[in-house]
Amino acid sequence: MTFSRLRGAAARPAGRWDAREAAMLDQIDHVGIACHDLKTAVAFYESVFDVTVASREVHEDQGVREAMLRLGEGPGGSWIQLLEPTGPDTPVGKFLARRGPGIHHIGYRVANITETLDVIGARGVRLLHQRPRHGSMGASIAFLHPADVGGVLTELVQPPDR
Ligand code: CMX
Ligand code: CO
Repeated sequence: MTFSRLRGAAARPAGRWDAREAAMLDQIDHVGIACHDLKTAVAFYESVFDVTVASREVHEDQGVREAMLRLGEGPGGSWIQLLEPTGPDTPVGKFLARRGPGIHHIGYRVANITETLDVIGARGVRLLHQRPRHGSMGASIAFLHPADVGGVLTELVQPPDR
């Protein structure tokens, strides 16, 4: 299955460029930021950027405690995902030990994560998750290997309302 068939891009009126229909990735859903201490990181973002926490969750399977800070309103909004590891032998724990605090991954919103994974996998990018998992705030998520994406750990996110 080609991607244009997935999104119906072939049905676009000739000559009209609609990036939302044409691209596989709808928009940046969130930026994941690794920190040693979630409480301190949240206090920093709240006091410096006037953002507020919309959701706090623990995902034992991903080894993280997280706080989601909302940017913008409505369906076009995005998130800062502050991530504290639940232990040293977790993706974020190992990242902190290696590189210290900072940007850990980018999450891109997609319309259909299962089909998007199939297409990206067929294009030779290693999928860290073959099938979607439960992510933040009810989303379905899956990760692509950073070594196959120019050093960027990449997360696909399908929001729960899609
Ligand atoms: N960004 C870019 N490169 C990364 C990386 C990251 N976040 N994390 C690790 N790497 C690189 C390392 O630099 C290293 O590269 P080199 O071999 O060139 O030195 C390589 O990956 C292996 O590093 P590692 O510390 O041995 O880490 P692992 O192989 O054990 O795991 C990864 C790396 C990406 C497979 C693992 O972190 C993973 O599966 N991540 C996906 C899940 C995840 O990150 N969950 C937390 C967030 C949850 C959420 O957003 O909801
Ligand atoms: Co994320």
